[in-house]
Amino acid sequence: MVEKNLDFRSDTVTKPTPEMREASYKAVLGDDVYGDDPEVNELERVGAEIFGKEAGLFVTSGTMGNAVAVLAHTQRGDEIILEKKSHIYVNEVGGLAVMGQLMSRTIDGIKGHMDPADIQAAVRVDNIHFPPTTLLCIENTHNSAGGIALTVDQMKSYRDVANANNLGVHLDGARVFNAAVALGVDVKDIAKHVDTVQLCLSKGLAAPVGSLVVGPQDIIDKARKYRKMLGGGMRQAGIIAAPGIIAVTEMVDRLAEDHANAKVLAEGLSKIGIKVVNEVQTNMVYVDFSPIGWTAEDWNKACADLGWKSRGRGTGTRLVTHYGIEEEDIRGFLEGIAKLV
Ligand code: TLP
Repeated sequence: MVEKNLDFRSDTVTKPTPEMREASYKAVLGDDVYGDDPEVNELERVGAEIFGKEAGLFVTSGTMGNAVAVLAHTQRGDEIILEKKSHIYVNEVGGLAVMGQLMSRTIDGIKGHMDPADIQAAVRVDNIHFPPTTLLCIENTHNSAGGIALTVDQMKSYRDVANANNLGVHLDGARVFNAAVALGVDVKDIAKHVDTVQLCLSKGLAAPVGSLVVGPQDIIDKARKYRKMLGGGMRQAGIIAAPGIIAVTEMVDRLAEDHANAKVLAEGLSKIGIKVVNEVQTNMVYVDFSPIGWTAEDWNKACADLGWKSRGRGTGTRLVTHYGIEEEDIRGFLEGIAKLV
């Protein structure tokens, strides 16, 4: 029986499954800073294997995972290339600048995709005036582009331009399993075109806490040291790693349900007159409710009256489908909104 979670704000709100809670209870624990926690070690091993990478590192959050990966790839004063609306650039508190003392060079993507020619043009040539460009960051699925899944061919095109310029490639794969499910490919096919991947366990996969960084052993070793520096060396972390193992081994296929539910939601809202502004490929629906004359306050009140959490801003909002929301819940929500309109 799935515990209901009528909350469209994000898939970060997902709560652990009964099996995850039991796995936490039964977890065999050790001190992970000594490398002694069996659950953490197993999660890092399984995660690396699923992505076809040498090593894994369990971190507290997606933000920490991106931070330690980027730090491990770069040196103070380097320039890195990112998409203009990427989470790392927009939503991670400027950590790149604060912790890495890195320059950010942004590129305008189209639906989250950066044209390789634009990437090439952004790479600095060797000149005494310029910082060296050393890293390219990708986001898949791309959150603010609407949960868009970048294709394997697009991933390859980034790798090609990175190789031509001797750049490392880091993937912010907070929702990379959503991308793999939407594209119908193995996640390895996406990951093989990048050096490191940060993947979130606590979004659609429903684990309570944490992310993994996977990649080559030498980069993961450096990232582990940065994790310690940032205070992310956890002790009996198996309590939270055990649900993570279930997340990556058992919770991936069901993401297809979230994607199907997002489509039902988008179609239903369109019929009511609410404009869907993104191409719904995965679990996100971006809407504009101004065509029905509603403000954010109207929207928020309507949702609250129907028992849902959603947070409108300006004339629109993002609605995210996830574990704890089922098709019948979406249909009930649509009926309720239609009546209020
Ligand atoms: N995204 C959150 C908010 O921060 C916006 C959300 O609700 O979508 N990369 C991507 C692409 C993300 O969407 C997020 C979280 C992160 C990294 C950071 O993960 P956490 O929240 O675990 O630090």
